[in-house]
Amino acid sequence: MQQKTIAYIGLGSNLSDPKVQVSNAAKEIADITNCRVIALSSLYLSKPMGPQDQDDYINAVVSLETSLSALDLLNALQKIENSAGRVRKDNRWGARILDCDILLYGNKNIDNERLTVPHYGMTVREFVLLPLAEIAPNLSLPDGTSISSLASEINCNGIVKL
Ligand code: ROI
Repeated sequence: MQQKTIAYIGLGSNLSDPKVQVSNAAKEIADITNCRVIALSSLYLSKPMGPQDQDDYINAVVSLETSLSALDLLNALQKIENSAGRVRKDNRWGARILDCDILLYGNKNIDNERLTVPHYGMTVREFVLLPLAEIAPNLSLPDGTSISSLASEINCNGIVKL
């Protein structure tokens, strides 16, 4: 049997009916071959990180168990982003239809040209830490840092749990 890994995926959208985008993405993740969704957080309404002349975001986190490698999981998530109509251009801090980011992949540290895990920004983003702590209150980063303690210390920036 293939080894199973628990992974956490951050979802975000602020274009084209963001609640629908995030809910559909969660359903599509449940349909990825060799993935079983464990939990989906509540949806959260968050202020944009980055330029403020864009709409608020809807964010959520999904946990899943998978026998896919991290790169195969990334490929499957990028297909979901692309089928939502996401255009890959140089807008790192701009509005987006759908982001599906691998936050954590088991206890692994991954650093290659396509993927950095743990996700580089997750420890300073309330829209990642709060939904993650909701579904995995006892989770830690590979270095042992507790997600719940990061979540309890972060500036919430007016985030609303829907
Ligand atoms: N801001 C919020 N609130 N939520 C996001 O998902 C998000 N994603 C992004 C940037 C542009 C950094 N800002 C965001 O990629």
